Order: sequence, then C-alpha cells, then structure tokens
Amino acid sequence: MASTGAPTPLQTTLIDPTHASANYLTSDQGVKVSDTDNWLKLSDGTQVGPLILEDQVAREKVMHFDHERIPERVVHARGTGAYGYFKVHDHRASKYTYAPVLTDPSRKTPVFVRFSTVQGSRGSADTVRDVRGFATKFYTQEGNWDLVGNDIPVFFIQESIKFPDFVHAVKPEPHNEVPQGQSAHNNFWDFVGLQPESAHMVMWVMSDRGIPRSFRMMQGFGVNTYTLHTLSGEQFFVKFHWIPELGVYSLFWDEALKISGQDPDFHRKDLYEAIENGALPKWKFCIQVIPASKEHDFDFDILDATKIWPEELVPLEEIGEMVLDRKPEEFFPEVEQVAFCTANVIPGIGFSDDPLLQGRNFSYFDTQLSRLGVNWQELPVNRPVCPVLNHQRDGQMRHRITSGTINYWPNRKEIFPPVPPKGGGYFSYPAKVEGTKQRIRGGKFQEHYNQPQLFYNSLAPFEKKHLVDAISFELDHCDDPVVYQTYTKVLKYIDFELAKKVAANVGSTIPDKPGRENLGKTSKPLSQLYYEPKEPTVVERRVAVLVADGFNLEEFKAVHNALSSAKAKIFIIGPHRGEVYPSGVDYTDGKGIRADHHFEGQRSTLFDAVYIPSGYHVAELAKNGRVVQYVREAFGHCKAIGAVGHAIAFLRDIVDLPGVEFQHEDSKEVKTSYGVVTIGKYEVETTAIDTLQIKPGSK
Ligand code: HDE
Repeated sequence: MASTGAPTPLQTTLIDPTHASANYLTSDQGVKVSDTDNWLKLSDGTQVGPLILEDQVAREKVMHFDHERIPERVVHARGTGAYGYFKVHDHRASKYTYAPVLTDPSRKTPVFVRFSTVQGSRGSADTVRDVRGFATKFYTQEGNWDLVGNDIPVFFIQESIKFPDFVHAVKPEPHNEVPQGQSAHNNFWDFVGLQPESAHMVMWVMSDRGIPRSFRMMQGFGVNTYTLHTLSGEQFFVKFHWIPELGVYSLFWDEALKISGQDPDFHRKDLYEAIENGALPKWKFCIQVIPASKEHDFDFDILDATKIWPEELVPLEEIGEMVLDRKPEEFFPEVEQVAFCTANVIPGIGFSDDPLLQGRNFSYFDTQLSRLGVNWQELPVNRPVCPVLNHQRDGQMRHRITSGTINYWPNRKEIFPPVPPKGGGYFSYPAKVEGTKQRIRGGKFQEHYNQPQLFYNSLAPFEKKHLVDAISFELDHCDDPVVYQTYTKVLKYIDFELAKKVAANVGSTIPDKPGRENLGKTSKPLSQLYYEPKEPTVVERRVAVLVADGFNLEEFKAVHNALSSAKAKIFIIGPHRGEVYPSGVDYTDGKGIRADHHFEGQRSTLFDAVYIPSGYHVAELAKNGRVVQYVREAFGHCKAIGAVGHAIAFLRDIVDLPGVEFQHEDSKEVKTSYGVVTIGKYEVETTAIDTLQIKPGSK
C-alpha cells in the first residue's frame, strides 16, 4: 500500500496475474490444468457421449462457482469502497482522549471506507433516493476502529429493538418484493406515519440529501453518541462528522430517476474515476464534544439518535482529514467481505448509553456470523495491522495458525496475558449505574417535532420545494388512503404550509389548522448551501461538449484547455463515436477530433455542464431532436451551459424563457444568466475564453 505508507494485510494476499512468477492455470490445489474448456467425455473420436463425473477439474470449477454467492447484507447491500488515510492536524483532541489516532499528528492511519445505499439489493441502482452508508475502518496501531456512519446525522428510530420493524417496512413488501431501491410504498409510509420519532430522518431523506451527486460530495456522520476518555479519568460525549472538501451537492430528482436507468453504477464509477484521475476525495474530520457533567443541559436528550446537536449549541471542532487514494483490486474480497462493527473501538474511545448504539454493538458482530462466519476478522480486508494475540481458536474457515500447547488464560507459561489498562489495554469507563429493570424510554425521547421543524425552517426556498416534491412523489406511490392521510397529519406538526402543500398534491384531506405552531428556529449548517467551497471548483466535474462537423476548432481548443487545466473531465459528444471535423478541414486529411460518445450514448443527465462551440455545425445540431432535448434538459436541470457565437442563437431558440438573457452576437463580454454562459462574438478571442468559468452547484 505505497500511497498510505503503512502496510495492510492485503499485501501478503494480493495476486497480480501480470507479475506472477508463473503464468499458467492450476486447480485450487495448485495442479497444472491442461484444458479448461472441455469436460471429460466418452467418445470414439467421432460420436461424443455423456460427460464423466470423474472429471475433478471440471467438478472443482463448477462446484466453486455454485457457491460463489454469500448472503448479501440485510441492509446496505449495495455499496462500493476505497482505501486511503486519516491524519489529525495536531494534538488538540488530547484534552478529550488518549487515542493516538485522534491525537498524534505524526500518524498516518490507513483506512477503508465503504459507501452504500440502504434499501436496495446488491444489484440496485446508485442514484435512488435513500440514506447513504459511510462506514470507515481505521487500521490503527491499537487495533481496528470502525466508525459506521451515514450521510444523514440522525436515524429513523430511537431503539434498536425497532430496527427489524423499520427494515421490514422499508424493504420491498413481502407479498411481491416491490419496490426495489426506493421507499415510495405503503409499508414504509405506514410505519413512519405511526412512528413519529422517524419524522426528523424522513425530512432529511426527502430533502436533497437523499440523492447526492457523488459520494465525494456527501457529509458523513457517526450519528450515535460515543464517548472519549482521558487518562486522568475524564469522560466526554462525542459526535463524529465528515465534511467533504468539494461541498455538499445533490442531483435533481428527475436526474436521479433517469440516471438510475442510464447508468446505474454512476456513483461507484464516479468514485473510482476520481481516484484514477488523481482528484482524491477528501473530508475534514470534526468532532462535537459535550463534557459528561453537561449531559442534561439540553432540551433534547444527547443520547437520542433522532436528534442532532445543533452547531449553535455545540460547535464543530475540526481535528483532522481523510483522503481516499486507492481503489480495491477485486470487488468481492474487499468491498463485499469488509465487515464493520460499531463495537470495534480502541482505547480512548468508548460507548454511551445511546440505546441505538448499544443495540448496534450486538447486531453487527451477529450479522457478520451469518454473512462471513466466526472468523470474519481474519479476512484480508478486516485484519488489523497490529498483532492479534489471543486464545480464540477454531471455527469455520480459520486462517491463523498459533503454535504451542496453550489456548486459555491463566496459563502456567504466561502466554498472552491481558494487558493492564495503564499499559494500553482497553479501559471501560467505570460508570456508576443504578436503576430498576424496565422497558422504558427517557422523558426527552418523547419529543419528536422540534428538530424536523428546525431542519425544514433552515432550508433555502428551492430546497423546501424539492422536499415537498419528494414527499409528494413518495406518497403518490402509496395507494392506501390511510397511509397518506396519516402522514399528512404528521406533517402538520412540523409545518402547516408543508402539510397543506403535500396534502393538496397527494389527494389527502387538507388540514385546516396546524398541529402546533412553527417556532421559527433555524440552523445554518442544515442547508447544503452552507457547505459551498470558498473557491468554486470544476475538479472532476463532467462537461459535455456538443459538436458536429463544422465546429470552430480554435475556440474549442481554448475552452478545452481552460477546462482541462481546471481539472474538469471533458467528454466530446457527437453524432457518432469517432472523428468529427472542424470547419475548414478537408475530411480526408484526418484532422478531426474524436467524439467519446454519440448523442444517444450519453445523455445530458450524466454531465454537470454543457458547452457548445460556435461554427456552422450548429445548423446540424439544431436539426437533431436528441441534441435539442439534450440542451433543454440540461437547462431544466440548472446545469451550467456555455455557448459561443452561432450556438447562442441555437440556445435562444430552444430555451426561450422569460427572464433568461442572452448575449448579443457582437459582444465580447462573458455573460451569465440562469447558469447559461455566453460569449457573443463569432471570431472568439482566446483571452475571452480564458475567463469562462463553469461553476458547480448551480443546481
Ligand atoms: Fe446499521 N446495520 N444498524 N446503521 N449500518 C448494518 O451490518 C443495525 C444504523 C450502517 O458498509 C448491518 O454488516 C441496527 C445506524 C452502515 O458494511 C446490520 C441498527 C447507522 C452499514 C446493521 C442500525 C447505521 C450498516 C447489515 C439499529 C448510521 C453498512 C450488514 C440499532 C450510524 C456497513 C452489516 C457496510 C449495516 C444493524 C442502525 C449505518 C444488520 C441493529 C444508526 C453504514 O448489522
């Protein structure tokens, strides 16, 4: 693992066929195989008879294949992952914890991150509306720490015992296994309507957060409340946050729906392409800390996973960063077999009495038993980088071999004695616990509407509109009136206008009075706009250049250079894949440019911006219905659109909307209106092009 400096166990397991010392085919037992194409048969040379079961080579191959699948994850089945490293900036977190991974700036801790969707199965699409998993395995020198988070800071339920109910409700319905990759169905909305603690998370998933543009543009949250400890015995409550360097951006719902069909692997490709192109995804790592003594100082319970800790009350402290810099070599042994467990913590980090976290600590180990077996920790991607020395033995698929006669403690030879806490052994904080055994929830856990309202109030008007549209879409897919009637009642307690709008859309009874007043509170970090990077960037943003024969080459080159030096990814889209010729070129001399895709091959939804150079090729483009739709759709999705010279007239014709201003054709100025950037002079000077900027996040 050259890039991250520290070794991972994978190094010893990796087989690189291009550099293998021997390059021939063997059986699983290492016996050279002479034929992998023909099963052993009875034959007299002309007539071919039945197969012979004796063929151990064929049997091994087919039987291995028969057992290639393991159970997919019961939730978060679809995912992808990458390796990287984590570093803290300085010692500032030492006042809270003695965990070196969080306090020692000389450490570069290797990590593996798996991103996922929750509802769909392994083969579902990437861009569905859903929560995204954001699970990080830190391979620290003190052992593995798994921070198993999501891209949304709260959860649907407060109690782990409700998890099977929630998952059954959101997953495809039992009688027909419908729907796949979405929560737009009766059972989900029935459950959340009757379980109002889910209202806060429902608001987040129905907002633009539910359809991220890229894993690289998502926040990550540990969600649960953990604890940090100092050696002097102080305890702090902590929440963990990841903030993407690129800002937080989403797709439009219409784009997400279309991409699900056009390129169901959109997010996983985006992640790997960025890493391949050296645009390494990066997140700031922040903590929110509450001293143990202040646990009860808030009007919400800080151990309730359906609540955030508003940043105005508990500010974020940035302590480090994570960079992803390496793709897995092979999907199954790495991404599919990686196994996380919230109980995997290291000295200096502990749990709280958050009832959701306590249940998770049990559930993750348990699920790995059914998915991977009891020795899941020995699989290459799960192995710690520090020594593992203990008296655990046996079980299916045991890899490790421990010599000697001792497999218990205490033993007469003092083999593998436990380390006392002061010597680095894991130390459970000595909390005093008293009480009566009861099935009960804390008092502040009963309040469910303040924070969904805070979230809704904090959104920009267009974000609110998207949220109304999303809930309306989902409830429109519920055909049982009881379900949409119940949910509009829940919305009444969040915001009256929101409830009325949704009720009107979905044919529910429009409420005549609010469930409660809107307290009018807001919190800036809840809107995605808060995360706009200070410097706009087009790094790894996908730009489509629409061309046909007759485009202006000089101008095309200038724009191309400007975009590629800003590290945008440029795709030339033409009438067919292959050569497209600029104006003034004899078609036989081969001086065209190569179109990467044809107009049908890659639609506008797969790009962040569109540029149409000037030239008489525009006449050809204008005749093509797909191109016209391409540009209209890009405009409708608020993409940045660049047009020069003749292309402006083309744009003006097809995007004829009041309020959209276009350049006059004799103007040299660069002008922007509704994300449409135009330069109006036909013979364009390259200096003018240099000023052309395509800003991300215009949608
Ligand atoms: Fe999970 N969750 N979860 N979850 N979860 C799983 O473990 C569970 C919860 C999260 O990429 C399962 O290995 C319970 C919150 C992620 O491999 C399972 C409860 C959060 C992943 C499980 C929760 C998560 C999982 C299924 C409520 C955000 C994918 C497969 C008490 C902080 C990890 C597996 C990966 C996976 C149980 C709630 C995030 C069944 C019981 C809250 C990112 O064990």
